[in-house]
Amino acid sequence: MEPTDPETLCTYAARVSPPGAGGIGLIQILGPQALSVVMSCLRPRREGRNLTLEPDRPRLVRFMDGDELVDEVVVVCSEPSTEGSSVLISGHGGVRVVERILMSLERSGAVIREHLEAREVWNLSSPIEAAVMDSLPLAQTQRMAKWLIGQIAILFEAMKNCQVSISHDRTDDARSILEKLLQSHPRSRMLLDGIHVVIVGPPNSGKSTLANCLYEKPWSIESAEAGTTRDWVEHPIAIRGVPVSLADTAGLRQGCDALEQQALELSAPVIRRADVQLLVLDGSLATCPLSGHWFDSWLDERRVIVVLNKSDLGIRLETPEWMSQACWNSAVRISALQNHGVDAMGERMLQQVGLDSDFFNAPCIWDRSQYEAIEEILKFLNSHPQQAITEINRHFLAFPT
Ligand SMILES: Nc1nc2c(ncn2[C@@H]2O[C@H](COP(=O)(O)OP(=O)(O)OP(=O)(O)O)[C@@H](O)[C@H]2O)c(=O)[nH]1
Ligand SMILES: [Mg+2]
Repeated sequence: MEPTDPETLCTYAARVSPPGAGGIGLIQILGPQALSVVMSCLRPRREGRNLTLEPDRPRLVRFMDGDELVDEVVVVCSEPSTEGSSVLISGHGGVRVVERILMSLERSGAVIREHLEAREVWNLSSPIEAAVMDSLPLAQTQRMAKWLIGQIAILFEAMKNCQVSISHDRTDDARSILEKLLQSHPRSRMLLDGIHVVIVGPPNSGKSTLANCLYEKPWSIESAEAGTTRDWVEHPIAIRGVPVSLADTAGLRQGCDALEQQALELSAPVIRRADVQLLVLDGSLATCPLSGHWFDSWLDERRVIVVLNKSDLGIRLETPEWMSQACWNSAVRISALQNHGVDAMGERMLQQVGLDSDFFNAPCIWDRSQYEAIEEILKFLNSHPQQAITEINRHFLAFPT
């Protein structure tokens, strides 16, 4: 791009905190006029005081839309460079407040962008670091944020090892590293998007009691009457810091009334798309009221965890004839009412989807473009090893100079 290109002279403003309402809203302004654009919207907190911004010194100021106060914000600017300045505004996170700040900045000359690339905002040293910074707003828990940040070093090292293997003609080692990374992608996505878990089972087995135990809130109605839950209920929770979307559903039974039938039909897609299906049975009963028909047509043995609930009353239930021995042998025993065994059940859920502790310390990829880059590198591996090394640099290790 020529230096006279108007694009290079633009001053941009964009929200850098995640979309939607939040505790704080962060807005970044970058470009040659960043400082003057922001200054034209600010006033000191006390009339008559001077308003100056010094690099890297945060100031609490008033952000104005004309004569109207929009918010009290913290503003910090960077040391100016040849491309201009970078200013970060931290205000309250209401959607409307952030929108009004952006509108005022636009009126003062900034061009509003939907998204700024991490590399434009931060001083980053590698594409891996840029991918981490781009995905950080998607981390729903502190553990997920730490896991992503840890990947800067872990993935970097794996890619360096891959390059060393290629340059020493150990192509198989390099292929193994790259293939493992491709396999990690669906699990990393689960960590960022959340695991979908559904609670299913016959009426009255304690599904809603278990859901409430995990929600830590009485969001689902519990009652001794069979057929209590109708519309399925879904809320986000975290299990050992892993985000989970947990759905409680209506009890599975045949010959129910029209309303219950409709509730069951509405639950079907939620049950079928879940990554984990917790099949909750009342373990204190002598016989299982659920017929094999439900298991065959609604559940998938690879995703099912059998949960024998009401262990506080003693477990009497024996293997239903339609259930495989493997499925029964790995059943977990809990008392949802007394919150016994529920933690261990959570651990089982994570293992079931391959999120054991090894996964958190292993290199992985989480972004579609990383996946495509590795597919491309694999293609070069045998025929053009030098090109594979270059592509690893380009996509993961170093920005072009
Ligand atoms: N003793 C004992 N009772 C439990 C336990 N879990 C649930 N219950 C009781 O079982 C009854 C049914 O519980 P719910 O959680 O409403 O059962 P559900 O499976 O959601 O029932 P539906 O919504 O009708 O399908 C209630 O009286 C609960 O208090 C448990 O672990 N031990
Ligand atoms: Mg219920």
